[in-house]
Amino acid sequence: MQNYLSFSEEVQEAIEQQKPIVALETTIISHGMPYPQNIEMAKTVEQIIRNQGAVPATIGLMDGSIKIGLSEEELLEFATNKSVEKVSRRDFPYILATGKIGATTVAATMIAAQLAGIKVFATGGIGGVHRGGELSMDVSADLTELAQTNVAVVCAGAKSILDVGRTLEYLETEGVPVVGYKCETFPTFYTRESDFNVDFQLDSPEEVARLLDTKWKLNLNGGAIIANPVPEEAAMNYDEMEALIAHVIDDATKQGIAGKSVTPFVLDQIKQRTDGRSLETNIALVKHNAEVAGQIAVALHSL
Ligand code: PSU
Ligand code: MN
Repeated sequence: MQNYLSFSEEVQEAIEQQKPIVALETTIISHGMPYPQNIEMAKTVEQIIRNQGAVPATIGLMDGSIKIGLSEEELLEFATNKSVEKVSRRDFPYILATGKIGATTVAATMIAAQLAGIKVFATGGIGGVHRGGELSMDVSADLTELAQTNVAVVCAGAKSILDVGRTLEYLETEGVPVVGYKCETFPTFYTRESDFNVDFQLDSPEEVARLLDTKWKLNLNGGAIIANPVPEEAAMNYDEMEALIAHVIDDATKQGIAGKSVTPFVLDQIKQRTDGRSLETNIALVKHNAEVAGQIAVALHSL
């Protein structure tokens, strides 16, 4: 297994010196945001994690290796190369075995992080049960990964392009704690609140670290969601987003978009139809998640 892992110098050093590490995904770079905002975001987020006293490890698949930590050149490749594949658990062995370049989703990043011994991961939003998922069975593999892989995912909740209620039901069934970080309701990415309560509210990195440590010491395998709402000043209007999302999903259905293309299509349409405002919100919330994830990694490390 170790033969597949390839660590950057910075991450290798962090492991040797036993420093806290935060994993980052590449799908958000390759398929979640346009160039050049994607590369700027990727670099800024790494720096934010360093500023908290942790070390960033951006993860991607390349040349038959699971790269844990990417050089600037590699980051740029993920940000610009149009043939980068989107990799979830299903795609992982194919992309590695063929030596193709693959950007990791939440699920695939969790798999790689666990192999590398990394416990905390910062991203934007998780995948979930899609609207109409009770018929289409479009349920993100992120949810089944959260059920089995011991990595905490700091995110701004789930987009309301998803069926948020069913997403939370699924997570409950699979035993995944949904923690609200300083919030009572489950945030829906662009907006801070929703009609659904989180399972538990925790208000400091230390409290989150204690929950994670307890869960894993008890061998209660699986991840946890640390839901961190988008900063107030970057949040979007709930009603506006709901109307827009309904429209875009309708278009996706009419155009026959299915499978793993749905999420990137919807993200791109929302960006275009908000004149890029949604992109600014997206960047702001990822930065905020990186900050909180860095603090949680540091707290977990000192337990
Ligand atoms: N949600 C976002 N931005 C993203 C994604 C989700 O707001 O970039 C990406 C993440 O990598 C997530 C993946 O893991 O989409 C989920 O895709 P799917 O629904 O096909 O499982
Ligand atoms: Mn899907």
